[in-house]
Amino acid sequence: MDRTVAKQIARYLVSAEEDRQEVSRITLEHPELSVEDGYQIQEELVLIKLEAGYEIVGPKMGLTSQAKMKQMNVNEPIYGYVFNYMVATGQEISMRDFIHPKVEAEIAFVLGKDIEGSGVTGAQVLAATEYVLPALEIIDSRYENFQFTLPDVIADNASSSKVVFGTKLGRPNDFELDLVGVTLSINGKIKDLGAGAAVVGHPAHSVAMLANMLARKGLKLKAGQTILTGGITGAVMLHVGDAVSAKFDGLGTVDFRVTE
Ligand code: 0L1
Ligand code: MG
Repeated sequence: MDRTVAKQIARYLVSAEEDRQEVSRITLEHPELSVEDGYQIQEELVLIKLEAGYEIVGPKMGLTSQAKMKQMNVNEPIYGYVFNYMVATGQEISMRDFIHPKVEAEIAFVLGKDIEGSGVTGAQVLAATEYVLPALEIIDSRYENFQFTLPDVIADNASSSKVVFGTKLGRPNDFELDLVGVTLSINGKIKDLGAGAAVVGHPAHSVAMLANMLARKGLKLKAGQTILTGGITGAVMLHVGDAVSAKFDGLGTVDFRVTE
């Protein structure tokens, strides 16, 4: 698509994020947008953030569960980027920073080596991974009522908004990551639960798929990046006063509280 239009749409989405203001989905005005167009807009959005001085923590995978893929009628996940300003620094997040946030429990991979090229396997990913750690991702679609089509959500950086990382680092080969069980509780009540296998069969497979998707664009995963692999649990709506806690077998707990 025309680069000027892609930039203009990217600015529209960045403003919605900055103003915490939900906006109409872009495919209402541009019904012709394809998945490729969505990624072109996302690339412009990434450039805007890099020009603003923010740094990429790592790419992330979204729509990795069968349920989300079925809902969006796709057979491949999508990716977006987590930036440094999105990483929570304490155990409180303020509702003022969001439009209509939801939380999901994920396993993150910290890479010790670059992963490049097509045909990457889960085994290669595990060999290149320094640590795995538990995380709570807060997604916050910029679109009204969290309603979007695939090009919309790709352009909107896969709804990325914030991440609370756990503090316990694990060596990837010390776990059967597909069997790691997770519970997500709010105010002491379990809201959802799952196992690592909910993420395209295995979280390492998610990273391999990401490497292969990036390779199609001549990009690679880089040593030092922290990658969110996708939701093990469903995404649960957050409200002021919520005390959120996720327990990961062998990887500890991640907690935060939602303030006004
Ligand atoms: O991280 C995710 O799985 C989000 C992907 C985008 C879809 C959504 O906002 O639910
Ligand atoms: Mg996610």
